[in-house]
Amino acid sequence: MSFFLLSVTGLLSLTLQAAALNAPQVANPPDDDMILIPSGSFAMGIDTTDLSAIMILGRDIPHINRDNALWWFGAEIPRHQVSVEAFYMDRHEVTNRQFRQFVDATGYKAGGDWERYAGENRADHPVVNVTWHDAAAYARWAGKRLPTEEEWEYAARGGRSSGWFPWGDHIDASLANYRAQGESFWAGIIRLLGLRSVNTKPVGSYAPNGYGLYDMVGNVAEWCANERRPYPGYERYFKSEKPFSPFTEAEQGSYGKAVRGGGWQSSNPAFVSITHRSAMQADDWQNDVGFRCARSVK
Ligand SMILES: [Ca+2]
Repeated sequence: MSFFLLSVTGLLSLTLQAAALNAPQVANPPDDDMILIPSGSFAMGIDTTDLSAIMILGRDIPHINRDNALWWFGAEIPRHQVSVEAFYMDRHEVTNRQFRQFVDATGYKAGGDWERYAGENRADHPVVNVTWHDAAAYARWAGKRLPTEEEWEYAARGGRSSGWFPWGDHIDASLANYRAQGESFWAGIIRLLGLRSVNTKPVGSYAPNGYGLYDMVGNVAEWCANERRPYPGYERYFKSEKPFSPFTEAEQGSYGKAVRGGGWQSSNPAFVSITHRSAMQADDWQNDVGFRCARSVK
């Protein structure tokens, strides 16, 4: 009997220890839709030495070579160490149901045509066709804010120190909603004409990352709080390669707000990598761009 009890106690203790090691770090979340992301520091972005690996990931991009890889992925350069305070992050992308609650409660007049894909059968899909201003207004109403790019990339890692994706280095179409079959020329035309049907999935359809966050890469790309500006030290890398700088046009106008994680329409693994940085003007909206919110601890 005592042996049995000892075994059960020992087993329970081991199980609890294992659970504590594996559990996402949740402590007093403000509501059960948010997860506390612990403070820490991490290596953000990529180095020029990673471009060859990115070109392997992105080998299906038409005419990919080192020069245009700089244009596509140069905004991720250079890798630099970033410290992040603890913060709360939405477990899921904001859904049509949630965005409708906000609009019903406030009478908010959205800049984007969000209702177009927000029918009842899509209540649990992420909201799309929202501008940055729409996303920021929702966040304010919810007592939250948009995450910074630093927070977004740190959270997407889910506690892992490396890897192109939240689960590791290899793309896996069973772990994220993106356009795994690539995009033919005609499919590209259909996309440009806006005729492609929206292929979001209900939020949480795929396994979460190490922090318990769902759909950080894929499903919808996510607005961040800040503009997509060059990372510190960027100029050093691009002095001699200016023609291929992704910021050449932006430098003459606005950089646009950062958009992260890629979405259902991203036709290449390299566009749904953790480090990839897109940008859109704050008044624009697309049917593969939505958002999730963050909240400061203090
Ligand atoms: Ca996403």
